[in-house]
Amino acid sequence: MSVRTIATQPIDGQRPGTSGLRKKVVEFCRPHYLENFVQAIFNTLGDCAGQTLVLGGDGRYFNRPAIQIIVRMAAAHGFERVLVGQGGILSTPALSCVVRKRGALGGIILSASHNPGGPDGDFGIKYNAANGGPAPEKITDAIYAQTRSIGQYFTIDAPDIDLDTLGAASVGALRVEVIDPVADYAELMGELFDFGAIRALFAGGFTMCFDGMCAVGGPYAHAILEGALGAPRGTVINGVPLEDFGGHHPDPNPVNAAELIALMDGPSAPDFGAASDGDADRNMIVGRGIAVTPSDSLAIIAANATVAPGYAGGIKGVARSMPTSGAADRVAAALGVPCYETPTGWKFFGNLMDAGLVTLCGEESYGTGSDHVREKDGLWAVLFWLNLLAASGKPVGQIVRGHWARFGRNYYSRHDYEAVESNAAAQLMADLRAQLPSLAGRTMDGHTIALADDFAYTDPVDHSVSLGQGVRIIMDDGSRIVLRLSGTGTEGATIRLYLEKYEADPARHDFDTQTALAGLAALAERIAGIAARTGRGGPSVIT
Ligand code: VG1
Ligand code: CO
Repeated sequence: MSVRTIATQPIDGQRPGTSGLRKKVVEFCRPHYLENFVQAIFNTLGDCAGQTLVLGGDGRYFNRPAIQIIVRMAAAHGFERVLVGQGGILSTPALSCVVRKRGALGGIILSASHNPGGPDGDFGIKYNAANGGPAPEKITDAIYAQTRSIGQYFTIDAPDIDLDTLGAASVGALRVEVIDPVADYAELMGELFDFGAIRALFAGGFTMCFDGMCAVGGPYAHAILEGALGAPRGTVINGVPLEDFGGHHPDPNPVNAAELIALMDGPSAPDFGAASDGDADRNMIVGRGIAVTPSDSLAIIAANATVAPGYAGGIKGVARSMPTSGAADRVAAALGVPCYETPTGWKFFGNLMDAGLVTLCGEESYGTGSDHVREKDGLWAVLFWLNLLAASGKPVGQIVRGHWARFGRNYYSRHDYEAVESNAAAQLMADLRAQLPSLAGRTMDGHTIALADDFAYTDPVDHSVSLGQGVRIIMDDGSRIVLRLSGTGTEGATIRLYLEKYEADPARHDFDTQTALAGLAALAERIAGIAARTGRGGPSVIT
């Protein structure tokens, strides 16, 4: 096997964001673009002799050619073994599972998650470490530094591997194993949840609609829901992964999964609805006439964790990203376990889980998970809810309302202003940060501001510090306005405005969310001037 050295130059803009490097497909197809980033990962890892790398993606456009490129580069870098999901497919949580189970050095995920795919869509690449989780900032910073100084990358001449046939092949001295992308993951789910009870639920006529959004969740849902759990065929819709997700936006929220929401609101609604995103790490939970907010879902899972066999011994603690509502905090307090508040992005949960400080983690962006892997996990959340529905015999709406009655309701919404001109967005945040010292203590529109800051996080395990993680304006009644810029977009900037208001009184739990939060939204506009500065009449997406 002769290694070929290819001369290259640094390419601007290869800094990993909230969840890896995400760019338009056309950018990734530029000469050396993918290769530079992969070599930057390998340079950061150093000697990989004797090591295993796990490789797979969400099946979007450019997934297959990217895998062939990375396999040849892994051979040149001296890996001993690469495990690839059949068809080039591995959901993000499944890759995390395989890395852990097979003792790999790490994994590479090819996905832009909830961003649209296809030749005009987005592509992405992310490195996960030996714990199965997204590389922490220390590693992503090192990878970025490598992209700034790269002068060459290494590959070998070898034909493409057959991605569709299970089994092993050699690429130079590298052993490539094409593995079943579902098997390890499905086995793990069977250990965590009461499959017998869920099977009995379906056998008793319980109905469900799982929307795979033409993304990578489909094969997992087919195998587990319709296979292992005996749900009727047709339970899973849009279950075949397509390179362009059928033209859909594979983000499981009430806006992008409008069809599912309409079904659940209509006369022929099944008992339960759910959806997952491009790489199957996000989830949306829907009951008849009620979409469960992700923040509530985390809190409800925490409050009921022990119904699932995998959590029967109780939970060690909970973690949520800063913009996520405080609903989980109230459950943690009631259980007497700690609740950690981290910056946005799953990579910040890894240390907490590795150190055994938390069992459950969640984000307002339709992400929930546990320490069974080191990624958020869409189908895991759906299976938890199925286990809870089976154990309680109650419908989703009753469970949610019962939870609010006990803990109070955190009205919550996120307003996104997408593809805003980057400079205008940066200026907005800069001006907002400059205002912070003068805001605390002021009363505006009937709200008294108790705290106004830019969220900073010190990791309790490795003591690394992350600054500038989002502006928080917290009222004296606990209501919050949070603003930050997205780190996953590929067009201009996306401003995210998060609104939260706590209501203890059950007589006041049935307001429309946007109505309940209108006062806070108006105050946010008064302080930050989003509409005024961007010229937008309102948010592009409200979830
Ligand atoms: C968004 C979400 C964040 C999530 C990230 C990756 O990031 O807000 O909570 O962890 O996407 O999710 P941002 O920086 O755009 O707000 V996924 O499903 O892309 O892996
Ligand atoms: Co995702």
